[in-house]
Amino acid sequence: HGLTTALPTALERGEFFIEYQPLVHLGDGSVRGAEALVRWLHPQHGVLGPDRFIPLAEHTGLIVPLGRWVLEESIRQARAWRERHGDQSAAGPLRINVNLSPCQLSHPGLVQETVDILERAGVAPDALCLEVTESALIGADDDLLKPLRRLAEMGVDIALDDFGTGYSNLANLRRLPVSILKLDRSFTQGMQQFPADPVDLKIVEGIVTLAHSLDLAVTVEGVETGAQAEQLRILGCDTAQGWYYARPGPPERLHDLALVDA
Ligand code: G
Ligand code: G
Ligand code: MN
Ligand code: NA
Repeated sequence: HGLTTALPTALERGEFFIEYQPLVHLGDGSVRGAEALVRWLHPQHGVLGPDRFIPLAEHTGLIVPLGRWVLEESIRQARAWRERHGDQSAAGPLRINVNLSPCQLSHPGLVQETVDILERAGVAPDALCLEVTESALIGADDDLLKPLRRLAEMGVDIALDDFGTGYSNLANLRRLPVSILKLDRSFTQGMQQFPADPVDLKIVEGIVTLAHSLDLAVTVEGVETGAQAEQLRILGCDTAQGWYYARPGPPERLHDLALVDA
């Protein structure tokens, strides 16, 4: 595969870049953070989304150095962001969310490399949230959870991404060192019409109740309309992300968004 063989040189040549999508508090509309989403500016094919190359990078192992680069670059951005606005938004610390592949999770250097990156940048661990998919943690044994636990103890937030699409036992949540559930976009889609799909309403209501009783915050993805945002707010979801607020964009845009903090 042509893209696969081009991946290592792409990293060396700096062809990857990151877009940031804001995370907004549903209660007051303030920006609380942003998710880092990697893209590849391919010399022939133009901008490629992560779905085109992350699976290839996972397959070849390049995801480890690529993921390290994403982490380093996002933390550098978090530092710039905090320098500009202070460590705190009106309501809490500004955070950068970074996606972690299962391969990175089982890579033995993860904890130390993360610590080093944060220290080199002079950024506190509470500026970072690592997103791990629910499916990556299904049936995870203690060896896989140990690095996440250590990061969580340091103050790094761990979010369970694409929540509700896997088949994890809900009781299993207690075992995981996560503090945030990111509800999969499919639930948000059920809120498109008004009134929303009654089954989706019940499911989201149940997830939010369970999450809050376990001290987990709920983030919703894929919010495209004000009606969806309002339904999800009423259901008790905490934070939202989606085109309604902003598409993923360059870091400069993030600076401007943070300025409109409530
Ligand atoms: O941005 P969308 O932009 O198309 O992202 C699609 C998927 O790619 C998301 O599910 C996201 O989790 C994943 N993704 C984006 N950036 C990264 C990254 O830096 N590392 C990993 N492992 N996945 C990423
Ligand atoms: O990590 P993950 O799957 O959750 O990454 C988020 C993905 O969702 C990215 O591909 C991003 O571009 C996409 N996305 C973000 N906001 C919206 C939205 O409002 N609607 C849709 N359909 N996709 C979105
Ligand atoms: Mn994600
Ligand atoms: Na997701």
